[in-house]
Amino acid sequence: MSGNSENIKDKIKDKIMNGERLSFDEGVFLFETKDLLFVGELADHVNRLKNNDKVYFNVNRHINPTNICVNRCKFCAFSRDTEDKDSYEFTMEEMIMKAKEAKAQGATELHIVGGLHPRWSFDFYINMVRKLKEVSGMHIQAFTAVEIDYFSKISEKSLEYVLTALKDAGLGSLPGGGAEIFHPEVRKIICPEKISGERWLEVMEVAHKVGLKSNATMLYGHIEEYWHRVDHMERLRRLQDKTGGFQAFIPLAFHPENTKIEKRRTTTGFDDLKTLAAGRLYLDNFKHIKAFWIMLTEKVAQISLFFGVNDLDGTVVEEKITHAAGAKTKESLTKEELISMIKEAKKIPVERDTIYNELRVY
Ligand code: V47
Ligand code: SF4
Repeated sequence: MSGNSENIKDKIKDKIMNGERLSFDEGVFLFETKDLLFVGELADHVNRLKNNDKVYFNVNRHINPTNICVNRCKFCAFSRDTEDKDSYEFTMEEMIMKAKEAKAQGATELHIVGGLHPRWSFDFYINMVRKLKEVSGMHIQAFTAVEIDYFSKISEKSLEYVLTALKDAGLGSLPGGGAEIFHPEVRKIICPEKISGERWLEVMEVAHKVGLKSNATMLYGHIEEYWHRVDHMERLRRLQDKTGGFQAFIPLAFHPENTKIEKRRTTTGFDDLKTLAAGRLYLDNFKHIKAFWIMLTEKVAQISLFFGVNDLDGTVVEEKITHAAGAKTKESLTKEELISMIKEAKKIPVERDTIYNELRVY
């Protein structure tokens, strides 16, 4: 390790211990250093200050209403064209059945994201939210910023109108998908049809303004360089300073199978842990760093609890997006499995609702 690198490490450590904000270059250093445990230890320190030994989890169910999508992002193995023989659309009855099933299994949240359907109207989506809320009473966390922008296009209404109408119908919050990597240099290669990073942030700003909380994701491990990840987090940090509306940051590990991205390798455990820890350190204004075990594996997700992570998502039940791209993980975990995963790491499992009210400490 060079003397220069030791100096940067000392500087970063001092800043973290004094609660000071890391610079862009320091953010890049967190990814470039081989010293995973240095980054992890600092992230663990910050996490303990914010969350002690508590690890949140939620009992949720994912529903992906359709895989038909007009965007066809290059990294997405889930989406289809209408005429593809394995395209699907759930009927309202099918979705209602899934919601009732989830309710009966003790779920508190429906997590709904899907393709940009060429024929479904905005009214259809409003109706979907209203019905699912009515029959289940659960928190509806639905539609990425990409879908919200699409609704605004097809309804020819403003973002504010669309978000307020969905909220009135029963929408509780927005998930963090569709963010990918904000920088246009990467976006134009991996998802040329998708809204820009700026637009994604604009949708979130309006959502926060109308009183909807949201999450933020970052898709990593494809063609991006480390500085693109830091640029991504920098933009999130700035918006969070302005609105305070983000609840959790969720790095999503790219899965390459059946996608049009050349890279054939999945991310390494080393990169997964470092990315989660860097998120904890760089995003000093986020309270929750979430591990989505479906993409990370149960083992990496458990270890990540010592690398800045304080939140495990979730019971999930049915997962199509990552499994279409070759994920070998299960599609669901029981609440008991999540609890023992956390307890075996000598942490305190706390069941939460979507907006982080504590429902039960185990
Ligand atoms: O937006 C698509 C990503 C996202 C692949 O907010 C892929 O709590 C890896 O956003 N490999 C959807 N990722 C999932 C998502 C999410 C998941 C869990 C929790 C939350 C939350 C949000 O999945 C998409 C896209 O970024 N994705 N294809 C792939 N091949
Ligand atoms: Fe469509 Fe989302 Fe897949 Fe892109 S990532 S093709 S927007 S479903």
